[in-house]
Amino acid sequence: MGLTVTEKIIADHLIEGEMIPGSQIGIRIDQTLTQDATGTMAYLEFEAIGIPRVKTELSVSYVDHNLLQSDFRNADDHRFLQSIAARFGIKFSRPGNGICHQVHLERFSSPGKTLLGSDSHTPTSGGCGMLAMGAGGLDVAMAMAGQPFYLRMPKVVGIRLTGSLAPWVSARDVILELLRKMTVKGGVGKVMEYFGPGVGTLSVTDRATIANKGTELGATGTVFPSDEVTRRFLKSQNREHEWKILEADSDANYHEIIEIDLSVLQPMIACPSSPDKVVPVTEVAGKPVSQVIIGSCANSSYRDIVVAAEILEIRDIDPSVSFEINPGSRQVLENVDISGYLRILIHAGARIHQCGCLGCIGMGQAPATGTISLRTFTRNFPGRSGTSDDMVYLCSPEVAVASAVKGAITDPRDLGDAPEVVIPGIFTVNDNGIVSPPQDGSGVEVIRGPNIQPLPEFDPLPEDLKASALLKVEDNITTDHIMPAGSKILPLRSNIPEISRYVFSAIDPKFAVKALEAGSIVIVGGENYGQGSSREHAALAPRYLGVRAKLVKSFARIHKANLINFGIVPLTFVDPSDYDQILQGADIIIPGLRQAILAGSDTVTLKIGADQSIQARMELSERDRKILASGSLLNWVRAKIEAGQA
Ligand code: MIC
Ligand code: SF4
Repeated sequence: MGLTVTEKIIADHLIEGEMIPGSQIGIRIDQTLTQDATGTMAYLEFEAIGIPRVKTELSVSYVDHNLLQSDFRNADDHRFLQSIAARFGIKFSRPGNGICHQVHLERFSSPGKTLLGSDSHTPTSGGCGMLAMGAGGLDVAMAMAGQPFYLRMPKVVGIRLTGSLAPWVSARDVILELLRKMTVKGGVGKVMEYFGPGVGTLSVTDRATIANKGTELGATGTVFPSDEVTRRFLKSQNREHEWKILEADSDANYHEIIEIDLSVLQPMIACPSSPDKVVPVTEVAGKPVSQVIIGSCANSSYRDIVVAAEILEIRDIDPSVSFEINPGSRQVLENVDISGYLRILIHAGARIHQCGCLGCIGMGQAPATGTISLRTFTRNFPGRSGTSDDMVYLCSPEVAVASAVKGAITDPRDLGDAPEVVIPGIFTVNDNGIVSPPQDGSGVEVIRGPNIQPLPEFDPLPEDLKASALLKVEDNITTDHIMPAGSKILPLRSNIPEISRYVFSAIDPKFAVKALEAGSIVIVGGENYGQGSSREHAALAPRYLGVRAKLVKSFARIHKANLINFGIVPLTFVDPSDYDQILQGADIIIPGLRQAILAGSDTVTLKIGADQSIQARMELSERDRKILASGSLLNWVRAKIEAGQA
């Protein structure tokens, strides 16, 4: 039987396991990326593994999240990252050079290769025919050390595109439509693979927008074929030699096929405060907006910014709106300048910011109280913008600019004829923002400021777990709930004792204090627990506070992997209605937990309070079980190295 593109790439990289959906496989990783907010920890972990130089074909360390330097902390982290990159053979993308996913797509994406990144939107490079996936920093550190990346073989969902997009409708609307259909948990355990005649009508950056936002479906990755459009893109980046054709076989077998006729799509918008609360723009048109931002790794490429300039060349921004642009990369900014569009945007009154994540992760750009902010960003989880009662809508650049012009949410089709954006055949390429490591970095001194604290040590799993259900939460809890970000907390990413004080702070500001008093803790949760970011701090910091298990209805993929890496046992209810039986604060005992895990048992009994007991499922591989018993992946790897087995 024929293969899908996803299966072809996996087959080419398979080291362990069989390509049976749901079973564990280990694959070779060709490239890795990190960003600064997860990178400091990832490199401390890489250092702790004890390997002198990365073993990947290419590893890149980006600085794009923590760009505000309101004290020494972020600047210290930048220097640490630059020096440790030189030490271990990693390319370093300097602060201001752009968002990791946009820069990686432009300069390093390569059809048919695998990419693992310590950021959940790493699938962006799937727009260029890669199998690109997000993971926790420790998994990326292991990949840099030449170890396979372990995951469950995904189901491959085929998205068959026909037709072509109507004027004023763009790539963002394709993925918003899919989010409307499938919700934020519809992609868990799946790779979304696009095929069909409509694919050829989408540019690589359009495809990257769709691949990027597949993360909001909970998908493991999104893969586009590599075709003539891909070749032209790589040529425009002066990298045509990287091109190769990559298509699904005509008899490829998709787990499921979803048909989308591009020509019937209309402008869509995600309402507060979840990326899947999607409606046609017409349903919410007329609501006044106070801030409009074009940016983030989903929609900040050349065309996204030029579309805004084209619209604003003959129109004004409404005086009630702060219209802002966060270019995805320095290359985007430079080319928008060369083609004369930057001048138009400046003249129109756009606030042009540096290239990076900025307001997407609450690094500035917080909206005013009680006002609507319209953004081309990835996520609108409550409070993520930095304003606690925020009302953030997510949409295409076309909807964003039309709304900035009218001062209210606007269907761009109301503006008349749509602009035509011409993409340069060859971009001006300038890699000044990327520093290559020396051939031999062994003599490079790694610079550590006081913000870089050593990794905490974790003890092995106890035989019996006696814990308190200190917190019970609902469905769709995000990593932003568990370990918030923003300009105050993000600079603490390399200091676990400090950052752990903010765990669950938006839900219970006293959680950290209570946790340290409680000893061992079990968190109880609902469906899709841990959706969103890849930040391992959402496992690492709770573990530091004493969280030893999480009992939920279902987990998001990356969060579950991070829990295992830091020795937190992921449990799911055998009977989901047992969720209602557990009260917050209950005492929980799991007798023989360690033994049950090591013996390969699929279920375990939890004693709740004095007289209740329930069953929980443990969906764990052999490797997961050994890691959990050791207390963390690092403990396990170190023990293997000491025993001469790794
Ligand atoms: C995000 O968009 O939530 C982030 C910030 O990029 C995270 C990574 C992090 O928390 O550092 C992600 O998506 O993985
Ligand atoms: Fe940065 Fe936002 Fe993309 Fe995360 S989603 S990498 S914060 S731009």
